[in-house]
Amino acid sequence: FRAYSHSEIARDAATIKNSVVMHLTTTFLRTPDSMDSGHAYLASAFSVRDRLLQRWNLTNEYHSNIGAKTIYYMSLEFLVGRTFDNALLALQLRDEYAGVLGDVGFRLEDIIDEERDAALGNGGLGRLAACYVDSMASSNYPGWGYGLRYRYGMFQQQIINGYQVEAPDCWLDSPNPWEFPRADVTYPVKFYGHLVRDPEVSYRYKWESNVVYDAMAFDMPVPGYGTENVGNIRLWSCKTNGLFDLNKFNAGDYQGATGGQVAAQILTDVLYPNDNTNEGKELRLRQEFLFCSATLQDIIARFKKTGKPMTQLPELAAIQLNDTHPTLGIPELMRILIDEEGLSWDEAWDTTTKTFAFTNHTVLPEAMEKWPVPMMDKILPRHMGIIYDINLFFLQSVEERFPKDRELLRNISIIEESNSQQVRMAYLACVGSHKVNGVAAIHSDIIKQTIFKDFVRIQGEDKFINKTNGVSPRRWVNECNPDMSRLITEAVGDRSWINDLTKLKVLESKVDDKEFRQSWWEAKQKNKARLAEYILATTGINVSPDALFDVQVKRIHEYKRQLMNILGVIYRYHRLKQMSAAERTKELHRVVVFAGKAAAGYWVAKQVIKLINSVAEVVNSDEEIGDVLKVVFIPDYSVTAAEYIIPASDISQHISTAGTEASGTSNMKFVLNGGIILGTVDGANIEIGEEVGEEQIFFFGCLAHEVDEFRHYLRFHQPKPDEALQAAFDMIQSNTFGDAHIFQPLIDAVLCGGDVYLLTVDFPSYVEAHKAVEAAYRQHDDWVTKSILSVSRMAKFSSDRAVQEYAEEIWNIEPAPVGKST
Ligand code: 26Q
Repeated sequence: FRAYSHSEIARDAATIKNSVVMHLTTTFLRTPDSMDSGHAYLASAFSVRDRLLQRWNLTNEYHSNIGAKTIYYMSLEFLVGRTFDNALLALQLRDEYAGVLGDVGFRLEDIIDEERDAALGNGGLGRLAACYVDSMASSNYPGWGYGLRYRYGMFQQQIINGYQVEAPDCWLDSPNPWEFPRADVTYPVKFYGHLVRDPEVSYRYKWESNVVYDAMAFDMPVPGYGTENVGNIRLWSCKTNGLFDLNKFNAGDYQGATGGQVAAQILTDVLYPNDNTNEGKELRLRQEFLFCSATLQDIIARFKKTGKPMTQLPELAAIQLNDTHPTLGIPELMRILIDEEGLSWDEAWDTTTKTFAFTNHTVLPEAMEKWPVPMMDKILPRHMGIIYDINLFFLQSVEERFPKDRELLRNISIIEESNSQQVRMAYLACVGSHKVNGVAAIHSDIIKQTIFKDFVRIQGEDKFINKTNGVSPRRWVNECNPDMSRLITEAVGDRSWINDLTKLKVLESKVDDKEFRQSWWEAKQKNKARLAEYILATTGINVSPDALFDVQVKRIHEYKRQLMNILGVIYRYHRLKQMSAAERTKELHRVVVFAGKAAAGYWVAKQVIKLINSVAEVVNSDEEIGDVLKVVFIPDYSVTAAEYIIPASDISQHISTAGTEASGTSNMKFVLNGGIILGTVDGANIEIGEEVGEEQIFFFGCLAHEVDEFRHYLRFHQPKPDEALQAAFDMIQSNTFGDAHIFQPLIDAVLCGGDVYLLTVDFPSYVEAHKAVEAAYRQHDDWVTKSILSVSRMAKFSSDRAVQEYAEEIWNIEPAPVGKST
C-alpha cells in the first residue's frame, strides 16, 4: 500500500499552517501563543522535512525497484551550511511559508536566520562535496554522499585582541530537523586484534578482535530543485558496541563502566580543522577507517539484496574518493570480498578497481597523506597485509614491463622506504582506481607531471583525466542573490536557468539595455548595503556601500597569500598618508574585506590574522583617511557568511602562487554573482578567464612553469623587495601597527626564509594590477558591461556540468527521474 504519492505536496496555507502547528504542539510541546522565532523555525523546518522525507522514500524505493546504478561520493567532509531556505526553494514553497509565518507576525528572513550551519568541512573540498550531492539530486542522478556526523563541526572563530581564538561548534545542542537517525542501520567496525590464516587459501584470513565499535547512520535529505528526486547524505556516528560494563557498574565503578563508551564516541566527536595539511594523528586514522568500513558494509548490504554475484558490483555501484581521506575503502572492499565473500584475489581486485575512482585536490607536499606502517599494522593488521599484497602484485607487474629499473620501483612503491616506512595514500588510491582526476585543467596537468608522472607512464594517459570543479547555481546564485536572480529570470523568461546555466547566454543580449543595466547595478548596490549591515553587526565597523568592495575570503594559508594582500593595503595606506588632503579627495574609496579561519596549530596563518586586524584598527581610526580606505576582518567565515559576502563584491582576490591552488571554487561563485576577479594565472582562474574573456579578468604574477626556477634562485640569493614592498615592511617595522616584533617572523619568511610563495616576485605586478582595477572601476559603464558579460559566460562552472561529466566519463550512470513512471 502507499500512503502518499508523488503529486501530493500540499501548498495551501491551511495545510501548511496545520502541519506547522502540529509540530509546534506535539514535537516541541509549545502552544502558538508561546511561540518564539526559534520554535517558529523548528516547527516550520520539521513540517518541510516531512515533505522531503516522503520524497526521500519514493526516490530510494524507485531507484531500487528499477535497479539503478548508484554513485557513492565518499568524503570525510560535507560543508552543507543551512538547509531550510534551500529546501523551501527546491520545493517551491518559499512564498507559501513566508505567508503562513507572516500571518503570525514573523518575517521569513528572521526565521531562516535561526538555523545553524552544518559545518562538517574545512573549506573547498567539503563545500565541493555538498555542491555535488546537490547537483546529483537536481539532475536526477541516483547518488548518495557518505560522510561522518561530527558532534563538533568546524570551530567557531572569535577575534580577541586581534587574534583568532577557537570555540567549539556545538551545532547539535539544539534539535536538528535535517537529520534522520536510523538506529536500525548500524554496523560493527573492528580495530586491532590478530589474524588467523585460512588453511586452504593462503591469502585468506580471519580477523579477530574484541575492540568493536558501532557506526550508526544518520540521513540528511538533499532536496533536488525542480524535480521530485531527493538525494541523501548518510553520516556515521560512532557508538559503543556493548561496551557498557555491567560488572564494573555493579561493583561501583561508574566511570569504568562507561569508559568504553567515551572511547568510542571520540571517533566521531570532532572534525579535524586542517585544510591542505596532514597531521598524521592516530585518531584521524581510526576516524577514516570507521568511516570506510561502515560505508562499504552498507553499500555491500544494499547490493546483496539484488542477489547478484559480487563480481557484478561495478554494474550497480560507483564509488568516488574525495581525495585520499577515504582510501582505506579500497583495502576494506578487498577484505570483505576475499575474507567474507570468498572471492579469489584476482576477482576481488578486478571488482575493486572497477568500482573506485579517485579525485586529487592538492599538490602541496604538506597535504599528502602518509601513515606510518607500524601504526597501520597495529590498528588495522588485516588491511596492512592487503596493502602489502596490492603493492607486491603491482610492483611485480611493473618489473615485468620495466625490468631492473630499481629507481622506478622505489618511486612508485605504495610503501615509502624512509627511516620509518610509510603508506603513501595517494599511490594506493591511484593503483586501486580506474580513473584519477584533478579539479582544474592546469592542476590535472601538474599532477600528471609530478606525483603521478610514473603512473601515467605505466598505466597510460587515459586513466588520468580532468574534471574542472563547479558550484551549485541553487545555493550560489538563486539563494544568495535574490535580486540578481529575479533579473536573470526576467531575461530568460522563466526559472529554467537554475537547472541549466547555459541559459545565462541570453544576458549577453541585455548588455546594451539601459534599464536592465541600471537594475543590475542596483542589485549589486543592494547586496553591498546588506553586507555593510552585516559588517556593522559583526565588527562594529561602518563602511559605505558606495566604495569599491575588494574581497578575499578563504582559509588562511601561506600559499593563498593573504599576507601579500595586507602588504598591498599597507602600501596603499602609506601612499595615502603621503598625499595632501586635496589629493586624497580624488582617490577611489575602497573597503578591503578579509575573512577566513586558520588551522588551530598554524602559527604563521594566525599571525597574518593578527596583522590584518592590527592594520584595520589603525587605518579605520585614522581621521585623515576617513572613508577613503577601510579594512575589515569579518570573524567566523562560514557558508552562511559567504552567502552574504560573495554577492556584494566588486572585485575579489584569488592570488595563490601560480601552481599551488588546485582549482578554487569561490572564484566561480564571485563571478557568477557579477564580481570581477583579480587573480594569478592559477587553478580555475585560468578557465574562468578563457570563458569570460580577458577584458573581464585582471591577471598578474609569474606563471606556474616559472615558479621552480624562482624558488631555486631565492634559495641561494637574498630576495629583493621593490620600493613598494619595502615601504610596507618599513611601516610595520616602525611600529605603525603596534609592536613590530610580533610581525617580524612574517617579514623574515619573505626576506630570510627563501620567500617560498614568491611575494617579492609578484608584488610589483600585483600593485600594477590594482591600478588597472581602479581605472576600470572608474569607468562605471564599462564595469557594468564586464559584470553582465561575465555572468552570461559562466555556464561551464555549474556543478551540474561537472557532475554530468563525472557521470558520463567515470561513473557510467544515467539520470533516473522519479515520478515519470509512478
Ligand atoms: C588530511 C589528513 C588529516 C587531516 C586533514 C586532512 C585534510 C583535510 C582537508 C587535507 C586536505 C584538506 C582539504 C583540501 C582542500 O580543500 N583542497 C581544495 O579543494 C578544492 C575543491 O577541489 C579546490 O578548489 C582547492 O583549490 C583546494 O585547495
